[in-house]
Amino acid sequence: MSIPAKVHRRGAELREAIDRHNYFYHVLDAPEIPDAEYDRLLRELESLEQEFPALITPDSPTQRVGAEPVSRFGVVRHHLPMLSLANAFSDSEIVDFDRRARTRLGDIDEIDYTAEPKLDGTAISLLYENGKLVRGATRGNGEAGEDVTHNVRTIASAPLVLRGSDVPRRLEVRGEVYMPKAGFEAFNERARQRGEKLFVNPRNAAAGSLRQLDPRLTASRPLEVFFYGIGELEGTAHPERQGAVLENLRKWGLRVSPLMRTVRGASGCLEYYRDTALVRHELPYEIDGVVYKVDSTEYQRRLGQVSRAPRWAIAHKFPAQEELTIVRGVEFQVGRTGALTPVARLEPAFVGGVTVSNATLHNMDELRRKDVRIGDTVVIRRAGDVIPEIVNVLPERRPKKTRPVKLPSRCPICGADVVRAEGEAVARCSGGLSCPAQRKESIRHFASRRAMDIEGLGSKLINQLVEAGHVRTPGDIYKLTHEQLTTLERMGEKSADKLLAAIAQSRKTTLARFLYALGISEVGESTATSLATHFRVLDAIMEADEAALQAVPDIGPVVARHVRAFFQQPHNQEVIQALLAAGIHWPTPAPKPKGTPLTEKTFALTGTLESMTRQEAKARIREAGGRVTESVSAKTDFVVCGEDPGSKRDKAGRLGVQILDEAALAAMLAPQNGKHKSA
Ligand code: D41
Repeated sequence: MSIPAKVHRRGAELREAIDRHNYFYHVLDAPEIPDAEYDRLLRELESLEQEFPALITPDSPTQRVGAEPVSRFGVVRHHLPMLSLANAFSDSEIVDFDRRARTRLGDIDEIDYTAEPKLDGTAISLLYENGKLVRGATRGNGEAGEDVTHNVRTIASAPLVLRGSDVPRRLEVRGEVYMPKAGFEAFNERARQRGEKLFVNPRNAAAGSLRQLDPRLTASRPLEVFFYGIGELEGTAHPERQGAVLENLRKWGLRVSPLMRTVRGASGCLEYYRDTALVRHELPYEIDGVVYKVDSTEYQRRLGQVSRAPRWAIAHKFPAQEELTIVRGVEFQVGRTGALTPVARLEPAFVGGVTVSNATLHNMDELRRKDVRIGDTVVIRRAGDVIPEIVNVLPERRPKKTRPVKLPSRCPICGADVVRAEGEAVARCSGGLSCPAQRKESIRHFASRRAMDIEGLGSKLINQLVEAGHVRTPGDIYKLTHEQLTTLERMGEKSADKLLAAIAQSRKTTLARFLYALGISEVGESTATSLATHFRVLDAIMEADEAALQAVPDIGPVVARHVRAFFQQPHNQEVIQALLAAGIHWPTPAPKPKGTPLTEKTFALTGTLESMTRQEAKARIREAGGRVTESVSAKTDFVVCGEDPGSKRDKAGRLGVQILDEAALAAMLAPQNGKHKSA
């Protein structure tokens, strides 16, 4: 059969594109396109080749699996190949997978599976001889990988020596090396400040870090590892269940996911999938799905493998979090402090399980760095509840004659001059509260749940109230009348009554909430709480100079300057007087408890707690006189570890900071220990 010229061209195009993306991904650790797009290209080529077999060339990317190891490192041949995992994207594919396995095993009723998160990192093989780590290798193409022993040795959670007296003579373990989300953010932030290359996601950061030529560089990257299986094993019997394999690994001191469970049948798998999807974004690391493995190793042996994937395991993937789309326009939004945020209007794309049509570009520096232009094809990412963002532009798909996006010289809302302070990334509208956008945003913040908590006073209503001229400053909220409200669109008698009741109720508040509600730059909830506990009365805060403010724990010169500047502004003083005159009040905070076990102690929290949320834990520690920080340093007194702790625990270990479990924290917080003596 002759191949139509069009098909021939497309085939060549696809081969070239796939080869190039393979190179970006495997050699440079900097993919340009999302995995979903790569998979589409590969599938398109596969189906073309299926229809026109003459199109297949020996060097077609469909004819090999994975990338060849790059020769910078020694090559390691895997004695047992490192298999790949088949993927499933829907419940029905899992039901089919389970049914096929049961049929193959002779129509058995039910199969037990181990289920575990699928870490989004890079696969690794570690070889232990007589309990000593002798070699680490990447997966490579499954048959041979790269020798990265020198780098693996720098990963704290990869033990150099196995624990226990019954360690096998020879053990080859397999696992996934990953970079926790927080470590990835911090790493990229530092790279950005130094003008160095950023990694597009934690997976490439992990793969790239593992393949550094200088192990000191790898050591400086926050890498961690979870182990999920064994390859070679000598000197110990191979357990009969996958679950037991993992227990052995744990016993030998190898880190196994605490989220691993044994489940029954396809329904057990699907339940695990849904449970994991719910907690996914609270985990300190990225996962892109879950993996099910037939628990019985006897069954595994009988099921065998097809091409390079076992028939006894499957990855059930979450919806892709990255997709390609086109930028239709860039607009500027004005926030509470006047900051102009560039927002890209996008061709709607389905990503992370929802349709996305806007993505933030954060600020002008970010816009410049990514050089996003109208008409560009871009990779967008939506992870959990975070605002969708543009990851990168595909330069080869840029249309001709595009121009960089310019910062407007006037505020798009009020027309006031836009100013950008020297060295600052943020450009601001100079209109202050005469700018309707700033008014709306500052009122929205004032009424929000964690501030004055006025239920029912949301963005839409605030827009109407500001536009109707009923509300200019927060104090005006307390002067709203039933009549003013009922003349608004979609506002009935009942809703108006309800809103007025909510407004009335918000008069009784706390000093910390009130301070936070004022929307002082750099004063978040935690700083507001520190200010309230330290000064106890509003007047003292309003009068405090920068030195007095800096005496508050966690307040540095920058925050002190912002607080001082805020209270010195006559306009802000008027707003506060109006609010107090409207009847806003709060109990004077109790003096800071002295002499509890927590007094003057600094805590950091990591992992998921069982009996309380992290917010609650923080609040209770503060109430009891302790301090809470977001990061661990040598000044930290305690790190509280919940389920699945992040890198903070490892850091605590390195710094010798005392680690508390949830029970120990609860004991410290228990009333009989907290002698609440007044000062
Ligand atoms: O967390 C993972 N990324 C993960 C990867 C996992 N939990 N289990 C895995 N199990 C396997 C088999 C069943 C083939 C031993 C895997 C992988 N493989 C895997 N990782 C990279 C390629 C294959």
